[in-house]
Amino acid sequence: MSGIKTLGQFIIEKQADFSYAKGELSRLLRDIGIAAKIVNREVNKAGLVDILGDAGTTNIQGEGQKKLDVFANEQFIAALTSGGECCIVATEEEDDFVPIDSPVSKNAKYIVCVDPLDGSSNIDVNVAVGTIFSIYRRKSTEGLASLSDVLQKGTEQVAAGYIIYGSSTMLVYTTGKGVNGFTLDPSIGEFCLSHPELKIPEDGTIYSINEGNYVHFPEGVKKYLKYAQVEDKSTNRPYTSRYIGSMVADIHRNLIKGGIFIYPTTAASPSGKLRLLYECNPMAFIVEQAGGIASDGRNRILAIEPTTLHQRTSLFIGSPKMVRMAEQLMAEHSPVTALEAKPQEA
Ligand code: P6P
Repeated sequence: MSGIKTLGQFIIEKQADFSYAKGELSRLLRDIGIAAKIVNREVNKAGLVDILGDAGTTNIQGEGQKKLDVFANEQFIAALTSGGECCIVATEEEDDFVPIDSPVSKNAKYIVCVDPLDGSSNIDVNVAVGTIFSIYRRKSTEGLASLSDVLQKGTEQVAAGYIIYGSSTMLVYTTGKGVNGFTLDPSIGEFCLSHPELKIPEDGTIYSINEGNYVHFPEGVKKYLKYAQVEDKSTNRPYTSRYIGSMVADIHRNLIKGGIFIYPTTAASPSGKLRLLYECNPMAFIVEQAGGIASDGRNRILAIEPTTLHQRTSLFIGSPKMVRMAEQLMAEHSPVTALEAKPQEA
């Protein structure tokens, strides 16, 4: 084990960074890591189960086959319930927030917002998928925690992270003191520190957007795409287009290599498609902690005041120089309309 630092060892080591920490956040992060390992096991055999279980709705063990995102949701809620450090879970898979109603959890300090399996439609074609989580401190001091404890700005996050189930399975997280990446070593069943102190390159040459929606993009986005495609060796253009269709995978690649990911408003998603609480806020916290920028094209994601649980937003996230250029073109060509200035619908 010499030289290997597991997630558990790292969390305990960093716990000393928090004078107030009595171990609750450490235990919460480890609970999430355990659920991630269980989800990873199922994601990795999903194709196999489909092949072997194609006789009907039961799998090889005769169990009812669950859609993987429902399975993932159940695993994270179960892990957070048994861990006892979380009093509410807000998840993409449930219409309302889920109070963790156990004697221990009722008075727990933390709220968790989670997208249990983002990009799950890609599983059928063996493309990387991910889990995204965000942790807040409970604000209310008496009675049961409520929606107001969940609807906190991204700047209030205590921690955030994602798991990417790809060619390898990685857990990347921040507690506000930098970003660290851990790769799952299946031979010992542990996430091991593999990417310490991750920093996103200041600039990049990769842009990631679903250009199929081009016709309905804001003019500023159309101008940015044209900027990205112009031949100019002095600024390493044209850039390269890469779009996996799995937000965690697209943003993880840009975190490592540099780049920009944009999901703007479209005809189908006039408020943007991605969810603020359990997709954009956590990814924005991570990317900012790695030296990057995350906005809705104009305003910092982490400063958006949430009004509803499943609120959506546009997302421009990645290398500072690239996001700033996109924001500049948005300001010049897509000024805020009266409609956009209104509070966003769910
Ligand atoms: P589109 C996956 O469904 C997801 O929520 C994100 O992971 C991904 O970035 C986006 O939607 C892809 O959306 O409209 O391009 O298929």
